[in-house]
Amino acid sequence: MAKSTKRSDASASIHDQKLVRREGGELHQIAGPGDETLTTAQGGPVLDDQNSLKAGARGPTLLEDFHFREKIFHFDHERIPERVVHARGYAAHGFFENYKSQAKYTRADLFQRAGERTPAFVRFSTVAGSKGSFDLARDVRGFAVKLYTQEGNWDIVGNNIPVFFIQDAIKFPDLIHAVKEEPDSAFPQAQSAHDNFWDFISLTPESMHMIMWVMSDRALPRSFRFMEGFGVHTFRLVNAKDESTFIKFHWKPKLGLQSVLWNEAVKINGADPDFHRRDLWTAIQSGNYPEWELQVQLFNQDFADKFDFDVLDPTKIIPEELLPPIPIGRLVLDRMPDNFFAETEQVAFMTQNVPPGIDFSNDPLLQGRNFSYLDTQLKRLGGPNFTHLPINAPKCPFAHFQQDGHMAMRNPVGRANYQPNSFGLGPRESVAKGFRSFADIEDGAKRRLRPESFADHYSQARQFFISQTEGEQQHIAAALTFELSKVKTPVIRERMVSHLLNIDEVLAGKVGEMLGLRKMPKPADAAVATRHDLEASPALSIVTNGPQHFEGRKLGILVTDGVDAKLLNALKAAVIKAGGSCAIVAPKVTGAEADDGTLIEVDEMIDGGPSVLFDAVALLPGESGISDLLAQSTARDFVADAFAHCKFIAYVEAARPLFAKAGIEDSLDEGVVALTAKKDIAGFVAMLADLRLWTREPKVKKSAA
Ligand code: HDD
Repeated sequence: MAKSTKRSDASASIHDQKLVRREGGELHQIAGPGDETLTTAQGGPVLDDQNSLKAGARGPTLLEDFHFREKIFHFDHERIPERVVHARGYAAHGFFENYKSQAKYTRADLFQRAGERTPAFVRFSTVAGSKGSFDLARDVRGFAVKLYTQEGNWDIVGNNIPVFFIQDAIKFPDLIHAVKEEPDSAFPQAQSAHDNFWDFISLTPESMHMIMWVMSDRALPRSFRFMEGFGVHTFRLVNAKDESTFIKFHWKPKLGLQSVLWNEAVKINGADPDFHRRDLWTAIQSGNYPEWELQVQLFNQDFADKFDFDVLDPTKIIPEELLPPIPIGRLVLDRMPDNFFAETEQVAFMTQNVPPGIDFSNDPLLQGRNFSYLDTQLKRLGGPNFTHLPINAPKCPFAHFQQDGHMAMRNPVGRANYQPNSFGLGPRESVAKGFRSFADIEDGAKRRLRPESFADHYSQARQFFISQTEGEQQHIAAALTFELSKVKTPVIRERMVSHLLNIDEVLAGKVGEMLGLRKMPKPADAAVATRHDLEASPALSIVTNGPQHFEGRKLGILVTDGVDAKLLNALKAAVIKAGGSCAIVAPKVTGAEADDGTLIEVDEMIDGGPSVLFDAVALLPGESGISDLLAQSTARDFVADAFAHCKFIAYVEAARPLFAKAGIEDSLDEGVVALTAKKDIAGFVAMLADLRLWTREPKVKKSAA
């Protein structure tokens, strides 16, 4: 039988649809049209955005439907190429505030006056993964700061690690090809644990210092808010008298450093792949604005000449104990972008963006970057006019004769689009204000050479390793073992261990043993003669430099029906007073009924709120709800993981059976605190300042490293 061409309810006219909607067979009134009329991109008012134009209700769609064609055309072109590195990122607006005049060192306008605020946009990122990858990959984090100064944009395009893998930019494509997914299989995603990466690294001894950092907990930050940022290279400050001072930039988080354990990272990626994004979003949206202090290491040529290493070598740090960083300002992030694509995706950071008074050094990595960043924006953003996008445009007056090109939104006005001209039109250069490069004297034969002064690849790698606590060293050994266990080619594994022998024999021995190497290789012979023993630098350990407070951290509170409302409220109040926050986890997302009859609102159902998402946990089930909880394997994991990850755990008596279920009843230690009365809360909350009970780690059988 031919189908009816009569108008059916499903093809009701747009006027009907605005008024009624069928849901479960019932008619509903829906919101009427707002004041704003939907239009095409050309501004034409739209009649019907639900149905394409057809010849008859069941007939073919007509090519004439310009609204349909425009809408689909635009959708088809919504994506731009993702960044070739640092594709996954998240950003926020804020400001930089200068503490006091630094005119002695630099003529840069933003550093002239105390209290001066400069608008900022900061993008954090992972390096290797695609745009849709998970947040807690073992990876370097990008820390790119754009400062909209009164003398043009200044981009400090740094990382959360102060050194880099390679010494010369010409090796960057090789490094990135090696770390990204292998080109034939297209995996692994967002992971360095594969043959190609370790092949390249084991053939590149200059990367050994960086490898120590990347295999440490630095590569698993708990939050963007709890990590440092570094400009990495040596830059220059240049003052009004054209005198130069070398400088290294450090961003120090006010909330202190904190990382997660590898076992946690793996689980967090499953439970919340947007863990870092959500954290930044939630903090800023709730008015807890993250802050970093800008600290700088300043030094002159004399210091550079005497320093053990070459200050132009980006695989080296200047230990903070040798040259203490000086605080010069603070960076506050206080506003999320209105639209992710417009700002976070389209922002173009470029190392060559420096204002007068800031200058480059001859670091060959920096010199190469100064080409790459401009070039990449052309590809990514589709034309030379990306500076016309609001997020990239300077916020100071600007005037030039660049014109036309794709999507030009601003062209020079008037007759003269060149200078000099006879009409007195348009901007001219300024000797007083213009950017003046530091007049360094350069000479030397034109050659492709690596300086001798860049040759020591192991001393600082060792210094980093010996500066870690025992636990942190253990994490490095475990990370190296895990990564190398994913390498299928034995010779690559062995070559890596031969480098480790030049860094620390105990470390090499441990990794060799855990990998099950039958025979230890000989130490790698690359430039090893230059290695010397440096003193430990305590500033390099995260644990030694813990925050000693719970501010910005989160307590996960597991409740059931029958939870003691008074105790719960008192605990929440104490955590909030300590600057932390709480999330309520329960068997049902609809809430839990407390002992006083109140309904406790729940943030996470236990299946979606594992303890890895929190910095510490409290187990407050009621007598009536505990059996419900004991029936769930997620409740067992909640407790077992919190314990294995060395977290502080508070509990009420009713929760005790959970310890047996988690297999830890005989291992309870001083980090597991009974809340028998409200007075116990203060002790527990004070304890949280330590973040973890590290002494538990060696005792936990199933190591969480
Ligand atoms: Fe790079 C992006 C940091 C070496 C070429 N880089 C990029 C971003 C950060 C860094 C944070 C993301 C910016 C954003 O959020 O948009 N890169 C570094 C650091 C390096 C470094 C700290 C060493 C000290 N980079 C480096 C080299 C080259 C590049 C040696 C090339 C010769 N980097 C790029 C790039 C990217 C980039 C291809 C990709 C997307 C972009 O620039 O805008 O140009």
